[in-house]
Amino acid sequence: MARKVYINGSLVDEADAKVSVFDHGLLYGDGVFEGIRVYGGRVFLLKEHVDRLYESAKAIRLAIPISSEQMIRDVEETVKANEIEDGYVRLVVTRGAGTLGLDVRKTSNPQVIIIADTISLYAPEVYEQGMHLVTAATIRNHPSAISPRIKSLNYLNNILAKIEGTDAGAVEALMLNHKGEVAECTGDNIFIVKDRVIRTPPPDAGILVGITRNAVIRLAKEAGYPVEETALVRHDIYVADECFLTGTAAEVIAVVSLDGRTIGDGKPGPITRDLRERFQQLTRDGG
Ligand code: PXG
Repeated sequence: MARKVYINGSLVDEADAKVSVFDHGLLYGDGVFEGIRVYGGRVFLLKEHVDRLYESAKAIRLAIPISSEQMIRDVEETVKANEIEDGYVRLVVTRGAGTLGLDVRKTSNPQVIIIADTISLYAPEVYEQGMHLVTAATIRNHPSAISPRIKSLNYLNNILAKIEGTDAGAVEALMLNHKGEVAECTGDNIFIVKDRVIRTPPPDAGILVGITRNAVIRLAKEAGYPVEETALVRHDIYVADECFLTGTAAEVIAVVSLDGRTIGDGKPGPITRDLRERFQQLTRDGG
């Protein structure tokens, strides 16, 4: 079945879903996006993702031409039209076509795009054995330059960090902030467990405040684990009992080494496994 892509209110064949080469999304990375999972035909934590999309857009002074309620309905319709049971939704809003200059007053028609597709996941072995991480030399965006809380179409620093990871044979890479503290990975948030206390960097460490991160913090608190949002340095990860990542694609995944230092006993830890199970239950319950 040919994919149907939503663009500006219409569902069209994939081949007809086109944007202008003058779109500022292409020319300048001027736009925002979201990546969302579909489990059992239901779009997981859709309101949270749509809220973050509108917040990202507000921060870059981009007025999304439809209401968030309409956006939610349109995402659900696109998922249905493509008969996606378990998959992935990419939501993109660009500034629209303009001139070959930065002035946004010369742009018009922000493009609203919804793609519903299948998803490629990490191999099952990575979940069973845990992943090995390296620290990238490329740091996360300086919060005074562009807030890392904005999920913008500018992902170059994360892409460069991901290339560093790939070069080193790692599927994810750790990114530090401008102070040298642990921020997050290129597409995942990071947590450690030390003496049964769960720790993760706070929003002001320069992270994208992940929807999965927030769901896992809630699940951990409900399960009675103490959770602290606190600044971390790499040493905290080296000497942690457990480490794991959270993200829309990865869900909850164990990290078993960083920069060649084995974390804990080098296997996915019990609290990580417990939280992964609780998260998977949440995906089955529909959020
Ligand atoms: N940090 C960054 C920098 C991200 O881009 C996360 C954390 C996790 O956030 P959520 O809300 O997903 O729990 C992300 C999310 C993909 C893909 O297709 C995922 C993300 C970005 C780009 C692509 O898997 N990231």
